[in-house]
Amino acid sequence: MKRKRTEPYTRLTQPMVRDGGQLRPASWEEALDRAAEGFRRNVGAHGPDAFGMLSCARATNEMNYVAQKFARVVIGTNNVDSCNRTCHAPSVAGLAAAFDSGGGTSSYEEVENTDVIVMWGSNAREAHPIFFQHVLKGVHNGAKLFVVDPRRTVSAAWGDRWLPLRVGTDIPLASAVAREIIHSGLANRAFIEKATERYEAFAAAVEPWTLEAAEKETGVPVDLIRELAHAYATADRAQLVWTLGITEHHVGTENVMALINLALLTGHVGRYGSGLSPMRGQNNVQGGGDMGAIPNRLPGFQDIKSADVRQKFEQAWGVSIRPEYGLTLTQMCEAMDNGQLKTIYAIGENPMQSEPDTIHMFKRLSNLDHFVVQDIFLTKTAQLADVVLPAAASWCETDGTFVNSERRVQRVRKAIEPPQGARDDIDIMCEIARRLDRDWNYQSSEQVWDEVRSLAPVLAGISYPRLEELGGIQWPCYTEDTLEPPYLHSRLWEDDPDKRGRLAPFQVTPHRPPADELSADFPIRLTTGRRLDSYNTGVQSGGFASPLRYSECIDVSPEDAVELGVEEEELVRISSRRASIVAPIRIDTGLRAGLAFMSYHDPDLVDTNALTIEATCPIAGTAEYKATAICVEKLTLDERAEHQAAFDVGIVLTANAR
Ligand SMILES: Nc1nc2c(c(=O)[nH]1)N[C@H]1C(S)=C(S)[C@@H](COP(=O)(O)OP(=O)(O)OC[C@H]3O[C@@H](n4cnc5c(=O)[nH]c(N)nc54)[C@H](O)[C@@H]3O)O[C@H]1N2
Ligand SMILES: Nc1nc2c(c(=O)[nH]1)N[C@H]1C(S)=C(S)[C@@H](COP(=O)(O)OP(=O)(O)OC[C@H]3O[C@@H](n4cnc5c(=O)[nH]c(N)nc54)[C@H](O)[C@@H]3O)O[C@H]1N2
Ligand SMILES: [Mo]
Repeated sequence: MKRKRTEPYTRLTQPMVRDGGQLRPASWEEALDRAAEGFRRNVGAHGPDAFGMLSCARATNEMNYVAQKFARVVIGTNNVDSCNRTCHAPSVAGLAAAFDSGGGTSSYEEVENTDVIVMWGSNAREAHPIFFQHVLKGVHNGAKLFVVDPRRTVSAAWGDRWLPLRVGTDIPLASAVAREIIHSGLANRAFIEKATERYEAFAAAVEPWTLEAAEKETGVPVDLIRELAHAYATADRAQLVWTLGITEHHVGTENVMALINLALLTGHVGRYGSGLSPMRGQNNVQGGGDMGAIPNRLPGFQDIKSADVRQKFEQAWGVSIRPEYGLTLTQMCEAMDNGQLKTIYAIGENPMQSEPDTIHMFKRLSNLDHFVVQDIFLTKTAQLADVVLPAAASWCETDGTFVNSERRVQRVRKAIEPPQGARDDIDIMCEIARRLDRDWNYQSSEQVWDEVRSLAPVLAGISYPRLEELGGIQWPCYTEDTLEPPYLHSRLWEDDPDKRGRLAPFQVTPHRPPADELSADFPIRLTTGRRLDSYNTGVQSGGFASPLRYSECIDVSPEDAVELGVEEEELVRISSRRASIVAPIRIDTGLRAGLAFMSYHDPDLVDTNALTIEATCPIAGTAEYKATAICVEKLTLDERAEHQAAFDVGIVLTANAR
């Protein structure tokens, strides 16, 4: 019988502190004192910007609100961020540049009631299975589904059309779609004139991307590009859905902008059934950002640069708020490298395994003067900490709210008791705050939420009793007796120019191929992502036997397997310009020659992120996880024998169980 090899992580129930280089058990008093004392020492010696907070996109809004308040009030810095940086920060940046708001514009219901659905760089069947049910309902109701993905994923298998582009060629493809729409006279001239600006510059920039030029660069046949362009432009209603195939590139924000341009060109935004949906990753990564656990916004997506906004929060919180944006997670990494950032408080984040270039990340985290980790498991990140605080706020152990990808605020309720010894995330932060001279005490999650909505106009109308009554409410919701439409930006269609507000600008998005270039030494393009049976760094899903898969593996095309002379399950060496690792082969007919795929769900056994490159999008800070140059080599018999023990329980999965 094959079984999963990785041992499950056990829940943390005992605080720990580092002494003489080793973590040892400690009482809560000692651990909290040590945590607070280290922050006081570092901030005293180097100022508040020597501190960085990582907040948890899996935890509640209430927890995220308190975390960003801790950074801004207790410490006095805007250095607060989360895994949104590794994920959809380009979506937020791109949408905000176009519409002043970073939220997805549509609701799930509209995907069921639309004519064309384009899923661009998104494998929702595996990564967003609930949302994918809405997509399938849309298809059932007659919508045509296009999937744009280098791999023939299970999502692509459901599509009417699959556009198999080369990794990192989304801008040429989107540009050719735009050019074809313009040249066929299908652009929505009335909408462009009424609601947008910079059309001329955009139209000139896409002009070189003929269908033939795009086919050459992207590998997608001319006919398929033309068909997508005509279907999207002539549809009454159309939904553009994207996820990490678009954002996790060093041109992530430009990729997002290239898709937004298509909606502006055709008027597929601001109306029922037409919109732009970046499906967010973690259960509450939307909420984390909405709560201000990002370096440039205060709760309710309010810009820190606005003096009026700051004044409101300063009055409520009784401190002055710095007007400069804080450091993103990416910038915190740079600040650790150059010694400016000395101390980190990481709540429910596992950067040792989720950030690119693990070896570099290890050096950074090991060099911190004071590192506090608050998690529900003893992760690889926690093992590097000076203080480990066992949290008890996982989603079924606490009361609070989450926000999903359609901006819907929903209640979560405590269903089970947390393990003995662990403490609630918010209580832990209040304990540390009290040790740093802030008399913090929250009695309930509702008390926190009421504070949030008193400060964030877009959430003001969403009370706990109203959530109880309605079951979930989308923001914006300004008063307790109103609801807004399920989609955003209907103002763009207003005839009255005053009500229409700011025009939505087209953006020029030049093509820049992936940073990690293919070469004779590194001839294969590795893209990384998700599999249905596991979750992110595997901490929360790792220990559970999956009927689908037994360890991490590298998926290669049948052609490459022949070329390499390797068989299914055979161990191979995979090298990038940063590291070499060993993993078993899996042959995937959904891949073309020269393209490989891995997930990063099993880093104890196969550390995928040792391979990935730190090249990041300069606008949003997101790393290019989707494009690494690698080579794959057969192992010698001796090497195979040496590594086989680690993989002795095999890997293979059932057919189609990608
Ligand atoms: N089962 C499961 N579900 C999850 C997660 C999980 O770990 N496991 N994680 C959650 C999180 S945090 C997130 S952010 C979401 C992510 O959800 P998705 O973004 O859907 O997942 P990924 O597999 O990372 O990437 C999506 C697709 O991008 C494609 N791709 C790669 N390179 C390119 C490119 O250059 N262009 C285009 N167009 N496509 C490309 C890949 O082939 C892949 O199929 O999933 C969430 N849901
Ligand atoms: N190669 C590669 N790397 C990637 C990606 C990729 O596509 N390819 N995707 C990136 C993306 S999109 C993301 S979102 C990141 C994810 O990166 P991370 O957020 O670092 O990874 P997770 O595994 O989601 O880790 C979450 C941690 O939160 C803890 N936790 C869960 N609930 C709670 C709680 O209520 N309280 C507390 N205190 N802790 C809690 C868990 O125990 C776990 O240790 O990975 C990124 N890394
Ligand atoms: Mo994510």
